[in-house]
Amino acid sequence: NRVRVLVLSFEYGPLRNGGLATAMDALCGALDRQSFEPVIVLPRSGLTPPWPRADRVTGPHCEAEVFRHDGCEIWLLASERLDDGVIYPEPASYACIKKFDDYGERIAELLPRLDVDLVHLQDVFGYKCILAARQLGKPVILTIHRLHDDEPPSAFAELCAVHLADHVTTVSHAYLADNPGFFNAARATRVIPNGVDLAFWHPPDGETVTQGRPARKQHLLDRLGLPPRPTFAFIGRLDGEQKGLDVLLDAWQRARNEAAFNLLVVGEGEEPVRVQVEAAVATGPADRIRFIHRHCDPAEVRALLGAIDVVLIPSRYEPFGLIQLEAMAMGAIPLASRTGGLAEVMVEMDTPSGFGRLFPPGDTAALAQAMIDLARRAEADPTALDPLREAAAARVEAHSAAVMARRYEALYRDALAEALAETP
Ligand code: NHF
Repeated sequence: NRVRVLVLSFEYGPLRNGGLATAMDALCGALDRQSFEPVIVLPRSGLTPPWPRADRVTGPHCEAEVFRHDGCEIWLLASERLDDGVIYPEPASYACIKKFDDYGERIAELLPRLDVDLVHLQDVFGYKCILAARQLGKPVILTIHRLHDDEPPSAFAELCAVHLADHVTTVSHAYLADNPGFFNAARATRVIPNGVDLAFWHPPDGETVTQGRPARKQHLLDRLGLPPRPTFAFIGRLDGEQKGLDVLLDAWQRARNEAAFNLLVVGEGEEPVRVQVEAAVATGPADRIRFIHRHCDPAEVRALLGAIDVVLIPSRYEPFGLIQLEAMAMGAIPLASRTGGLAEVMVEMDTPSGFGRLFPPGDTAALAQAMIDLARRAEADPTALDPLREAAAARVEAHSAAVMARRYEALYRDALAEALAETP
């Protein structure tokens, strides 16, 4: 009999705020269907579902629509709060905790209908959610992708969740080590690093990370009206506290007159960060910097990463940093902060089979120097970075979604065996 895994998350597929959706898609896609069947329950959050509908389930206080996609059962829950049109009302706020609690109440109501064998929560906090999961009497696993534990309402909710789960996992050893007090509250903690779906993250058929790249780059630069120069990009959420865009823009100021290269900033998010990026674009030079101010879907990110030379990841902290794996798969050289999962995945370019470079988080001068070095190398010889691209693409095989899924499956088996041993 297949194990039905109840996956609780606010993000999956088109319900996407950041890396969590990518991690969810990768995990649910890669679980071995012979043994495991993912049952994903999501708040509707205004989504128009793209999947074929299989069923509709009505509880005393809620409506759920059930869909089938990619071997998964997907339940969408609607209520005033759960179908509010945004994924997280205001991250780390009471509004968000209330949404978690509403979600928990609906799940408690639907549990008998869900018919699952274990529960895997993904950054889902709020005591009602965890209590609903525990009420099932089945193992409860909580995976932490990112904490908001310095902000009061979520700090409390996150501690409750960690305390009540049977197993807690997180996405890098560094993130675990950086939050000792928090993870010590957990009964058992494992690190399971993220992986990427290599069936999706690869260059177009017949091309490789190097072959076909000049044409892909040319196409991108023509579209943006930029000259053929080494091209660097930041791609991600404009998050002032975490993503270090201020560091990047300062580094750009220092580096832009020392070497000729293009800079793209791609993404959307917080207003003050948007204003900073717009100011940098206004200062120019106009033929060197572009702001693509929108959220790109994974296929667009893939196309960008397959065309640019270097991806910039200046995060102040990063539990994992999936963009680095995506960049490696597509042959973009990562220049990343030495933090969290970014540092665990990186192999420095001046060591054997190295492919990228780390700099201390927040260190504008170090980032600027690394940008200048790489831009000069690529300008002198456009194929100079090719061996690094090949090394990155070879290395990412060790970080596939399949590798990640096998680790979660091992945890599921252990948790089920433990629960069985504890049954009187
Ligand atoms: O990659 C998925 C993602 C991580 O570092 C990322 C983050 C949120 O902040 O695990 O979750």
